[in-house]
Amino acid sequence: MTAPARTRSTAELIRAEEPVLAHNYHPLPVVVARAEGTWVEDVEGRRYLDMLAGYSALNFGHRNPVLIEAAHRQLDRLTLTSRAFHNDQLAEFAQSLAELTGLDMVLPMNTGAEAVESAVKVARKWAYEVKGVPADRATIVVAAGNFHGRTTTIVSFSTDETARAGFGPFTPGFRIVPYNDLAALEAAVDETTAAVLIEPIQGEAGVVIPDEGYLTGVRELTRRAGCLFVADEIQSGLGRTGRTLAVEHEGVLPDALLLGKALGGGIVPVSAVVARREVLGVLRPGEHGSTFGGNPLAAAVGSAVVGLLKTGHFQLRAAELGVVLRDGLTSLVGKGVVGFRSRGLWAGVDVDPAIGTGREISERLMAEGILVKDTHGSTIRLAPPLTITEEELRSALGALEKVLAA
Ligand code: IF1
Repeated sequence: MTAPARTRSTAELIRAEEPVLAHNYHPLPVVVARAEGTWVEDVEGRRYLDMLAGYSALNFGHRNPVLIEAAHRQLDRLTLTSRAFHNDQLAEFAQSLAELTGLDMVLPMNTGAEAVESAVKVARKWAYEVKGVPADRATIVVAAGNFHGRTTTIVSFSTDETARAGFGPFTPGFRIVPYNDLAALEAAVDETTAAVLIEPIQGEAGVVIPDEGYLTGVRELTRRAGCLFVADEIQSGLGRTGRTLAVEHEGVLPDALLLGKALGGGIVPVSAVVARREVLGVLRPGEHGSTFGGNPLAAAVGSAVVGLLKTGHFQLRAAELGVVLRDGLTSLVGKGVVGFRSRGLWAGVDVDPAIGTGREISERLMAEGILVKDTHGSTIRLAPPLTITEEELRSALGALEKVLAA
């Protein structure tokens, strides 16, 4: 007889997972039981500052009261109809999201990977029906170092062997060019190209920020070539970089935007393809969909998220505290930090490998009450909720300084 879950210890709960839970992760040895705002609490009552925020799915903090209220209100009315029927939440969600992004139409899905997969299908259909690419000849150009999700088609164009090995055969029709290289991109785009699909800032690659002008170049190049510019803002979007969308830093509007993570407020999976009418207009009934895409609970939470973003408050916070983050990391260069990249409240920090791997640094930070996640090698990412206070941010930077000096 096992003890009821509520009284189990960290060790017991981790041990209980082992024989029954697929081992596709190597989590830090912390078992979270509750959370609020920027803080999480483990089963033993220890509190940690969450500097990962669900990889930018918790931009508005854990259990943001406005979003939780919207979810509760909808839970008490209607949670799912399937798209066989209309529901009274979806029009407002689609309208408000289109208005927020400056594009025309919305395809509501659930996970980020689904939004990416949907964009691949729609871009190909657009290439055949609008651009006139011969059937089954469409190509999509992506960047090396990309991370767009874990489905078979998406890992088909990954350059990360760990994400690909053992999952073939792969989906054809993708060309890979170096990120932040307009000449290479120009050379890869031809009359078969349906789209260029890139992250405005590469997240998993370690918060890799392209040169000023790159996004503008992609926009101009795709317009000249008559193909689509699809920006994956699933991680970079929705306030994280100090703007609603990362592409705004160059004043660029893609033909299609992919959104996810924080769009569901850290409560329900909500993702979307938001695009020009000419692009999403290629879809006709029965050609695409999903059981939960556009469900009333997701739409109600998504609308509340858009409402929070329309205030501009979170974007301003990320921009203002982003200066504190950047200055704090700058002061650590040469003291264990060998380099970093940051925009708004998002940073990839390269730690001196002699001090430890990203995982080891993450474990030492955990002992200091700070939760982060390493990306590759000795790079850790910092992406706190945008609700973090300056004091909390400074304490996280202090803990990093202490761990690096130890
Ligand atoms: C995990 C990484 C980050 C994304 C971009 C699409 C997706 C993601 C730019 C797919 C998802 C998540 C996946 C998550 C960890 C996290 C991640 F480490 F895996 F690579 F953030 F960098 N486009 N990123 O970042 O969205 O299907 O996951 O909803 O544990 O795999 P999803």
